[in-house]
Amino acid sequence: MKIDRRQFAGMLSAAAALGVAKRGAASVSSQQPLFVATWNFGLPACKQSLETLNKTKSILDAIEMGIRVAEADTSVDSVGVGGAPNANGVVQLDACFMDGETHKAGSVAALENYPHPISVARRVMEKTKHVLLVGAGAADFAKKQGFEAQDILTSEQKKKWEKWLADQAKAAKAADNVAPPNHDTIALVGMDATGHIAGGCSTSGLAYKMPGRVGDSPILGSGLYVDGEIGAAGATGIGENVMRYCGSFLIVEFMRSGMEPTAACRAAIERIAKTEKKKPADLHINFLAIDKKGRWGSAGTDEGYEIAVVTPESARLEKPFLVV
Ligand code: SD4
Repeated sequence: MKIDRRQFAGMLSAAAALGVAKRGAASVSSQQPLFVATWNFGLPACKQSLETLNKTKSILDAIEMGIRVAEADTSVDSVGVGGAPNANGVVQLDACFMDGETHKAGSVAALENYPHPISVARRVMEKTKHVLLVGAGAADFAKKQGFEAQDILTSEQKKKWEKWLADQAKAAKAADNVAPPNHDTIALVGMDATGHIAGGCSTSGLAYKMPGRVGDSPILGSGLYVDGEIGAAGATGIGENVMRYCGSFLIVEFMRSGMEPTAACRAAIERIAKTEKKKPADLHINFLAIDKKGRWGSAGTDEGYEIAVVTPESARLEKPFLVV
């Protein structure tokens, strides 16, 4: 059997996943903190999470402060400030936050003018009886909570959007389709040394999306899910292909049935691809997961997908299992 580069990369990460599975033998009390996030910009985010955990001893602070790093970084063109706008040139941000211990959660969707939707999502969890606030109501809540509004469309993103508009017009004349640009969400999950698990997710969503369109990221069970008894999972990619399957919930349930994190992420993608009758590579869906035993794993359909893994001993990027 001939093995191509993609399959080989997948085999390597599966082997790595087996290696890290040994961590699962540790008891909860002897576990080390662990933070895992999507994409390479997840690395500074996870490092911040560990630093915050060391300082405040709060896994919730750690998740929030880690994600805020990606939201504040204008070079990350799909999260927070510097995020891509919708088709009307307006940046609408989505985020969610979940605490595995209390099973409480908060989300915001289509939030305009607030650079840190993850913090607003955490406030929804902590200060309201609700889970999800959207649009003008979410912005109103953010204002009342004392968050400062600001223009979050950078001039660079504005230029790109104007070019996209012009390309659209040209393509319409040529009866052609313009492929949407890349899009990357931060999903960051973590566990402290006591086994307390939490997670968050933040995104500007698909670039040039239909105004009002909301993807998987702020939808609990789709872009993120945390169950304090089992583990946590998060997603990045085309939200529509995740949210119709409750992707993150599915992964946590696969782990509940005994799968280790990489196998659970892989099984979710295979389930979705089978039902969709599509090649995984055409789905553009990527996942990560951690379990209560301190194991982590990931699988995705995009070759460029990577995850950041930070423990007190190491901080590095890993290649997920590539599902082809
Ligand atoms: C969405 N899942 O809005 C988000 C976009 C994205 O990596 O992840 N990208 O569909």
